[in-house]
Amino acid sequence: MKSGTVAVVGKANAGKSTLINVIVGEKVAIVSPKPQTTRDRILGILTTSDYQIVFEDTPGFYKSTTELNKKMQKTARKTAKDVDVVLFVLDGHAGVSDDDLKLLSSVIGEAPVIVAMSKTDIMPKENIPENLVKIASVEGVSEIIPVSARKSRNVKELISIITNYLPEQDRIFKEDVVSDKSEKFMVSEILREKILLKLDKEIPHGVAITVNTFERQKNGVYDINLDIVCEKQNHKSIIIGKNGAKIKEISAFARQDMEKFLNAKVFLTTYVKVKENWRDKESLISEFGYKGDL
Ligand SMILES: Nc1nc2c(ncn2[C@@H]2O[C@H](COP(=O)(O)OP(=O)(O)OP(=O)(O)O)[C@@H](O)[C@H]2O)c(=O)[nH]1
Ligand SMILES: [Mg+2]
Repeated sequence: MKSGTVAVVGKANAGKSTLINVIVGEKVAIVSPKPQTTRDRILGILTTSDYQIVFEDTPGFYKSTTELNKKMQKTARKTAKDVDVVLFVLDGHAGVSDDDLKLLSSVIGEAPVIVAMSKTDIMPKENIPENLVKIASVEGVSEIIPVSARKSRNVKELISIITNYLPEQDRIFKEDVVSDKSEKFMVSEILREKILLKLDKEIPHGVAITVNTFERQKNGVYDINLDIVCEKQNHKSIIIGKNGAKIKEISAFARQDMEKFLNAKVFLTTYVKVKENWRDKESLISEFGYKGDL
């Protein structure tokens, strides 16, 4: 059978995680309209009787000077080096800039590079060809395909193109494995996703989640206790909100998704803590699980 690894790279917010979730058919990575949603390499695995594709989701490329961001960029660069195929996702709706083309050139290496121009559902049809021509001007690109993850347009075609570039070999993972991440990790990510969706700009970027308790009780209910670590005292007040309204709203929203994900009732408690400028402190970045060296 055909089997291999695919690094999914591109600018932050391009639609990498959304595309992987659609391809794999399950939510393996959180998604939000804010850049830098994905912080870690996350595997999403698609297995059929003919092939297994191991997608490696990565943090998007983004200009920021924090130590955390540097680690995230390192994770993406390293992931792109040691795979069978690189899938470069480019947001067609945002247009193809010189910066995009430069970034694309920088990932051309030994592995074939397939470009998926995403979000075609929200871009004028007549703009598609000129964007494709721009992308084709980059030397070393093996394939280009316009896709829409949201409308599942050209997703099957993309899978078939990727499969062509994979080696003949046995499966890497067992056939029923969809991700490499634990339920505990996903639960903390679900809370981070809701914070990304419900709070503005800088606050979610400075938030890390730590898991204090993740236990299934005898009655089947999950007892989950999470810390929301933020960077500043005034961020803490915003996250909590007036009379605790914001944190209540976020937690209720997160709990619903956790229950769906775990297929069980969840008893969720959350606390907000402050660790000043943790994104620039090596030891705290590691403590929160962002290693940057794969
Ligand atoms: N209309 C439309 N929106 C999309 C599509 N794919 C992704 N999006 C939206 O684009 C935003 C970013 O999607 P993500 O999947 O989080 O992007 P990402 O590339 O993983 O971003 P980072 O993890 O920050 O690097 C979200 O609001 C998605 O809903 C698409 O095909 N069509
Ligand atoms: Mg992502």
